Amino acid sequence: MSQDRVPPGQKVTTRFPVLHEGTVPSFDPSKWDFIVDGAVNRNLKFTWEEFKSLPAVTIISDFHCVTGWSRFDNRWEGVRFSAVAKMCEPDPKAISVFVSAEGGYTTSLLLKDMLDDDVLLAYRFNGAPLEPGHGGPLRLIVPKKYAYKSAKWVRKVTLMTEHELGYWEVKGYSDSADPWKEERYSR
Ligand SMILES: Nc1nc2c(c(=O)[nH]1)N[C@H]1C(S)=C(S)[C@@H](COP(=O)(O)O)O[C@H]1N2
Ligand SMILES: [Mo]
Repeated sequence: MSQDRVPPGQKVTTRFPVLHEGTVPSFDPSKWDFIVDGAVNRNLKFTWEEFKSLPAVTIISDFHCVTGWSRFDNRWEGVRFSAVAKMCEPDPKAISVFVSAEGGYTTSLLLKDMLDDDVLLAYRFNGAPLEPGHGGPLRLIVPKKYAYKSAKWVRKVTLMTEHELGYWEVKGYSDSADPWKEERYSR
């Protein structure tokens, strides 16, 4: 296994640990929605059916948890965040995206990082619907950041003109969260 794919301080696993705060939320496709709001020209609200009918892509990427495990070659299917951004028409002053998940988990990313081609709102994993434990029905995947940025059970993204910290970032985990620079903690 080529070492240059393993960020500093990480160990590769072929398992897929389930890791989160709180409990796995239940999913009712008739009540679920996904909201895009904040500093945008168009507020968006998708039902599950509407979200599933958006153009989908498949991206194979590696996944790095800040606790030290990395999982290679994960096959995610879903909608590129950049495609959603096109639809909502961000205000030119928008610089950040605040991500809200069911159950209160939050994270945030700079808009420029969210617009990367490999950033996905994913609903399938390795050829099957994304399991509830791994964030089904819908999770964010941001391969270039530690996985606490890859929020499970995403329900809302809010475009922001100022950057606000999320759940782990407030508690002292790195906001930039680059595994290759081993940015685990903010202090
Ligand atoms: N909603 C929510 N998303 C979350 C978390 C969480 O606690 N709640 N934990 C994050 C962390 S720290 C990791 S490592 C990954 C784990 O994803 P997995 O359970 O699919 O392996 O989910 C991330 N997304
Ligand atoms: Mo993690």
